[in-house]
Amino acid sequence: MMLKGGTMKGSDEYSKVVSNHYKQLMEYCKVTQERLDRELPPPKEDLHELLAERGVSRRDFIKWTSIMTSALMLPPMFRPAVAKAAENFSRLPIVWLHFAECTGCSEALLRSSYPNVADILLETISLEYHETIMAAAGYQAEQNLEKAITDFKKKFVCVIEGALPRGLNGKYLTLGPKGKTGIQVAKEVTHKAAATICIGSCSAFGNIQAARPNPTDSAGISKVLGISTVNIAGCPPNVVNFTGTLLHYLMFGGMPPLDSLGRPIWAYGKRIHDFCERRPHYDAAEFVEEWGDDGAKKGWCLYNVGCKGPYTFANCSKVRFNDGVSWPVMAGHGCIGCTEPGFWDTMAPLEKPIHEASIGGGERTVDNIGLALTGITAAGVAAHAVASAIRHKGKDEEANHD
Ligand code: FSX
Ligand code: SF4
Ligand code: F3S
Repeated sequence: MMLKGGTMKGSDEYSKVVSNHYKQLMEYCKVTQERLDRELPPPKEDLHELLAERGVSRRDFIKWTSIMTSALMLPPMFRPAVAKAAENFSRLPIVWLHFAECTGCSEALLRSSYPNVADILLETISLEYHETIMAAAGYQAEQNLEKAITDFKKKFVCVIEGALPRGLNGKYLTLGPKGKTGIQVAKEVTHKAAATICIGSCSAFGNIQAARPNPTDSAGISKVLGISTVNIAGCPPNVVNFTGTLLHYLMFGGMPPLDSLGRPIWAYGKRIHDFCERRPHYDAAEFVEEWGDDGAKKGWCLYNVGCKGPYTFANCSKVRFNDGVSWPVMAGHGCIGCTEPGFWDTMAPLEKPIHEASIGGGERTVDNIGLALTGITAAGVAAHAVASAIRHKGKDEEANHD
């Protein structure tokens, strides 16, 4: 009886503490959103008009805000605040830099074959500077960058794709008509940014550029510049993790809590293995032993053909890709650990279990495994990103003519 009474009382008190905590957080969110409403530049897009134009209903939008609220690990009372943050998405100035990488991150974020809320939201993003999709080149591009970081000093978010080569005094990567090194550009821009988000494992941790033998001595932004960055790891990263982080910024005026590797905990706090749909087969010791065998046809666990899900922290198994359609393990290949630092070296060979691999003769354990990402690549410029850039450009020109 004592236990029952004590437990109930404890649980009531716990509920009260939690409820007060969320009320305070909600109040903080309200004040922050009012401040941002005053401080941010005027909107470039009306999200609701754009959603209607693309045939996305109000109901779909509400459903999406509920999904994002729960992905951000917030209770349903925050749904209207998520909606408000989405409406303000086009007001947050972004300067997007590219260094040593494949541009797959931009591709993953900006390309879509059908409209959904996240894709349409990304169309509204206010890209003050983005080398892949902007029309300007050479001196004009450099002037655009200079103008953006001056006009929006300490107000813009710097998004970086790609690692920085340090070899030859940074000269493995030079940019623009003055031949500045990537390191110089990164220093100049991040210094004036309100925050820096590294999108993809290249800018976060160096990734393929930094894989052994790393001839250009590449590394991630935080390591090269000695600054704190928010690391949206993955090769490429999940669009949900990028949009969710910006929504958080537009709700609370700062970046979300991060793990020791700079990754938002809401997105990278759990292992792939913990939410994998093949997990019951792992627990039952039902493993695919060879590509195309009976186990593969039955959807068994991919551990023996190299799945690194047990060592990889990310939400792929929960949120999946392409609007929740699929993810690597669902498609039939094991996770290669693309959200973990150094995965090309530490998780290799990618199609063998970790205990079969050896580095320097020793066996691998969770402790000496790094971090990484998958090789989902694509080429070309995202059609709707271009459409969006053109629309922004058109609007800017209209505004200039006013
Ligand atoms: Fe790296 Fe992104 Fe992989 Fe590629 O730009 S995270 S190589 S998908 O494109 O940086
Ligand atoms: Fe874990 Fe990979 Fe097996 Fe899924 S397929 S249960 S992530 S080892
Ligand atoms: Fe996700 Fe990368 Fe693994 S996309 S499933 S962490 S390989």
